[in-house]
Amino acid sequence: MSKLLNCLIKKDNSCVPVWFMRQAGRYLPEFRQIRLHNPDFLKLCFNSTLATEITLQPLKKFNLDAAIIFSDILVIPHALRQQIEFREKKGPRCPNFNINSFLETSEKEFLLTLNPVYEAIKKTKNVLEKNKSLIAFVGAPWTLIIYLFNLKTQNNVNKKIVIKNKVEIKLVLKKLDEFLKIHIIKQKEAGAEVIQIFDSWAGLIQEENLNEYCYEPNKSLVKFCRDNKIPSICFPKGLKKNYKKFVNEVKPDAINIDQDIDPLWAKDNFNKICIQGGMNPNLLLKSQREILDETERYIDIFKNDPYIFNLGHGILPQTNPNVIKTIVDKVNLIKR
Ligand code: 1CP
Repeated sequence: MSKLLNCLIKKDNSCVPVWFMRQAGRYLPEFRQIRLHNPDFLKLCFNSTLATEITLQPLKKFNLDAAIIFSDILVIPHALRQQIEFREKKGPRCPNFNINSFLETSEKEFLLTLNPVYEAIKKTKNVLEKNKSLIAFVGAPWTLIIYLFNLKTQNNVNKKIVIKNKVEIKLVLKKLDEFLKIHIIKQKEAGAEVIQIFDSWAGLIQEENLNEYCYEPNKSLVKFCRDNKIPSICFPKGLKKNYKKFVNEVKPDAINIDQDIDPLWAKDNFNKICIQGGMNPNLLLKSQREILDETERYIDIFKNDPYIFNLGHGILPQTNPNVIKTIVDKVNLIKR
């Protein structure tokens, strides 16, 4: 069994598997080279040969324990007939959300659009070393809703969002629950061994809506994964103290903590669940000494617990790739 699965399933704490969110991405010159010739981001996601190549790029450079398939959480709204724009620096958005076409999309049409993702998973799995795991992912319903309804603007980055169209959102949540499960099972059948559920904007949900928009939708996906024997990792970014409630309610196999979570508090409060990540991605822009000290700090705190090394969010584009090597080598030196 791979190190990652050992940690996730058997709660083995004898070694620390390591991988990074956004390990296949803009900090790598070889990714930027491919991107230069492929200006249409979604087209690139659906090019299974290039998606496989990008997925494997970081594994060629660093001794990582897992590959995460190169795709995006927004392939789902796209496959549900919505136009998605990927704008340089401003992030993605859905300019004309049409609820009727969204709800009308059939499973057959949805899978036809997403087939290249499954092809990329198959191709990657075929060449990935046996001791490395292949991670696939979905965006949690709330985080997809943020993009569908353009709820995130430049001025509300940290403000809780007041929901006005509750009836519409209920319908969208139901459709997403159903179709995210289809995407999960197809990714598993293609060869993915672990599913990470990204709820990157969970921190924008009002306290009184957390149950409806965060805990329940994540719980439904985690239960589906468990029923289908796929380990799940949840990342409800920005939940602060409610991370504890999330863990107790949703019960994923592992929880990715963000940089606002004190790792000591997590260790004492998330009783025996596997913990992933935590280190601030901004720290990777600091000196080698600071980077190594912080890497050691996380490993030391979790030395008696099942822990997967990762960050509190994705690798920043301005990160020097050598820093990733420094961290990976350090993790592997301390705990192998
Ligand atoms: O070159 C480019 O400009 C494209 C940048 C890029 C990349 C490399 C985007 C646009 N998506 C991706 C790939 C991607 N997205 C992966 C690949 C695997 C890997 O991790 O290496 C994954 C897992 C995602 C997931 C994703 N997309 C999330 C969840 C994780 C997170 O970072 O919070 C989210 C929120 C998105 C939306 C998205 N897609 C792209 C960007 C720039 C964003 C975020 C923008 C925003 O802040 O709103």
